[in-house]
Amino acid sequence: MSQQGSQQSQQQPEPIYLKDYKAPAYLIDHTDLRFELYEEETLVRATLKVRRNPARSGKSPLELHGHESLELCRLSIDGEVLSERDFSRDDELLHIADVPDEFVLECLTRIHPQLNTALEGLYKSDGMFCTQCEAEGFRRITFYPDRPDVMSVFRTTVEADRKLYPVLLSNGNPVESGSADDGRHFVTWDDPFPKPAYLFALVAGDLAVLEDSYITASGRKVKLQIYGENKDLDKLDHAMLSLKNAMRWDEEVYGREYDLDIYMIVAVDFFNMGAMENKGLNIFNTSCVLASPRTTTDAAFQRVEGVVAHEYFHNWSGNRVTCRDWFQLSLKEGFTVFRDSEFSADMNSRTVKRIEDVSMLRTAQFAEDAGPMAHPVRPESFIEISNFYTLTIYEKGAEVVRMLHTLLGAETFRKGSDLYFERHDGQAVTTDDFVQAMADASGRDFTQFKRWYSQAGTPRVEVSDSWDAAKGVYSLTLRQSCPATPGQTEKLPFHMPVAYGLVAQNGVELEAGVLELTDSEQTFTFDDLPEKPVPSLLRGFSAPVKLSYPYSDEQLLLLLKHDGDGFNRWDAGQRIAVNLMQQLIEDHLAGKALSLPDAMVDSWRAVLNDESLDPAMVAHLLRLPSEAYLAELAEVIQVDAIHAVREFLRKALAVALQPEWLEAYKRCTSDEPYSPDAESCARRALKNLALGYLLATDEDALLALAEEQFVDADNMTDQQAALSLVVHSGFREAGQRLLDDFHTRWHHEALVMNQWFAVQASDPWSGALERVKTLQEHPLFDAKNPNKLRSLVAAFCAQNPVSFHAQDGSGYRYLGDWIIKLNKKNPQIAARLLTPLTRWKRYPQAAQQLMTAELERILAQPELSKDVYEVVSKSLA
Ligand code: 0A1
Ligand code: ZN
Repeated sequence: MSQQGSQQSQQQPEPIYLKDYKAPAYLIDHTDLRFELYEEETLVRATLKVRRNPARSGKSPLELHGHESLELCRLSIDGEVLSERDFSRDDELLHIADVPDEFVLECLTRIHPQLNTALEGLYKSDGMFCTQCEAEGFRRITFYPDRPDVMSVFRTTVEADRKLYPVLLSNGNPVESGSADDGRHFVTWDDPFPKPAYLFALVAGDLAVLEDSYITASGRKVKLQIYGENKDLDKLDHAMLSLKNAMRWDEEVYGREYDLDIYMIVAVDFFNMGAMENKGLNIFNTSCVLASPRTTTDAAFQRVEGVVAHEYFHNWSGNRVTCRDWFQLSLKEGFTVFRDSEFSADMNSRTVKRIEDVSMLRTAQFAEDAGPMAHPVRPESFIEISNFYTLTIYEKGAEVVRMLHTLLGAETFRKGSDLYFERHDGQAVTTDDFVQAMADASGRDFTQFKRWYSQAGTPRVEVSDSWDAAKGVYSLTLRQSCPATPGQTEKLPFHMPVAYGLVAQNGVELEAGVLELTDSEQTFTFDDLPEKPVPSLLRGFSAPVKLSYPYSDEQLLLLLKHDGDGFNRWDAGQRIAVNLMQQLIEDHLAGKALSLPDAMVDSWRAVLNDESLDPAMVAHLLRLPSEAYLAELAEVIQVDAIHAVREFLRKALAVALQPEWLEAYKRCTSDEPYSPDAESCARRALKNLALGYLLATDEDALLALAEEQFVDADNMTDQQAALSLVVHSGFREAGQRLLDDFHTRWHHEALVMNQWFAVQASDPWSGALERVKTLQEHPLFDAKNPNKLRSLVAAFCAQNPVSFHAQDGSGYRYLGDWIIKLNKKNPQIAARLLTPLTRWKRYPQAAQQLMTAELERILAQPELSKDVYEVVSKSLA
């Protein structure tokens, strides 16, 4: 058969739809699992107490999910072994046609975790056994109704060799342990809280542990344990502190207490995502839990704090109250991201946290919402749920919850969340149930608001104003629209809070509040004003929209100086820079010479010299909008022009303000020992921003300053900043010198070496692809480890636009080759890496052709995983 023929006969995966949701036919009251872990295989004995769901009428067959890799050894019902005639099996399901209304099902399954490279289900990470069951990994462990609305009480026994695997963990509380034959031992765990299978976890390994305890608000003592490799024991303190802070915060802000006697976190090096909230036994990517001043940057310290809190908060928003089906994923993720971002805001600087979150939303989530994979916060269909762990579900979902918080105010929002938890504790529910709790607690009608869950795309809000000087009446007219997205051409108006302030020429705030926009066009008037104000709109980014108002540069400068809202001060600066850069991009494309306006230099000088400002704020104000953000805003993305213009401006600002940068650098240099607190991070942020500008002057003396910082640094933030700034600068030889030095110092630290790979992969200077290909041969690179793939392949394709979009198409082909290689080995990672190729419609014609050709080549491969098939086929549709 020809290649083409085999393609056609290959069955394409079918989507599943929210509208087809049906309650489960059978419920599992109790799940007893027994794992026998061996070097070649693992035996899983499952005993399930099954009962017909009284909510479903009629008799249905029992359907259990089971991945094709499961080897079914024995199946019995109430002790009677079933023969092959009693059941049937396809790629995904095991059907048993005739079962009693209530029965005990026993199932013996053989699996091979050692061969599991997909890192879903039970697998091995650096010699230790661990699991990842969300969303549909449990079906790779045993036959089970692997859907979140089947909640069961679990009892789990893990048996393994005592020497190789002295630590045996699962969910809940340990209730029994002992010896078994042949130097083996076992531990039994009991989890009294009913949970879906996706929250199941197991760990077996030779692990070190950091232990502490926490007294809950009601006085219960909880044992806290963080497990990792022995060599990493000194890198667990920050996670422990973050955990205790998160536990206290959730009591204080949401009235939520922890419920089990023990809370465990395990660090593993092979992990597809950041971390996982399994009940009582979180499993973390090492990159989201390990932290020490010498090896970890400030950003990573903050990430650890945020992710530890996120997984902890899931214990209520996700575990105690879970999702009815995977279309409701944002029910737990949007709410939990909102909770963790508020926690981080309280622990650090609120304005800085908001700036960081919005920057990410506006670049990456807006791009997703404008691309072929755009989907509503509550999707209507999917082929592979793993593809829907997206910025839309997480970050936009969090923005939707934030809007409810803004509309209701903190106190009423808390009443709503109390009602939600009380009403739905122990249940699997929907985003409608969440909004209903907020509506019932407040007496408000959120029918229209719910469009945020069902309509995809980033809304546009156009604002115009008028001023009646005689009456002192100012009016703002807001018009909203939303672009078409796949499967949704017409959009209805959203209900959105638009926080605003009206600022007088002298900087005084005349009025502030929140407008509620509900119609496609609405006018708001403000009386008794002494002068025509400058409107500060969408304060704190109160809705995830693109808002435009024809600001003059003078108005933006006024807001930059005086806006009472820190976020909007920053945003005013961004708008000034974006306007200028868009003009320069046009000039560059027209072959005109570029120039830096004096006004920009003056306003930057004023910010830089203003010692009353928070240095973190200064660092954000003086960081030029990223290439990715400019790309997102562009009609047609001109990669080289964007890069050239940003580099031109960086250099021009570096030269024009050189003495000021040096002064700021010195002012922010401190002899204090390292601390990851917000104030110290802020100082380092500004210091390293200044260093970047200083290096951009290309002066040798300033290179010496960077090299000195690299050598003298007592912390990774300063050392890594110096490394990446020099490597990405024009000082090529020095860059190589520092890379070699860094390698010598850190080759034994996996996470630090990930930075070493990433710095090189994102180096925009020519020859990057060749360097990346050479690095693939480096002994520390491991294509089975997602962190390594992210550091090298993803960093090159997503953070090195100039090289990835090389005109000969070499970057696209490179990514295509990786996708084909990883398609079967690790489908989740393959599908995620694909993202940059999916955005082909935004680029000029020639690039479009090369990018689609690459997607076509991938689509023509035999045996595409569902993950890759869904992303590629939707991108080409
Ligand atoms: N629920 C986790 C994220 C997560 C999702 C899927 C995973 O494997 C496919 C792993 C982790 C969280 O939100 O942190
Ligand atoms: Zn989460």
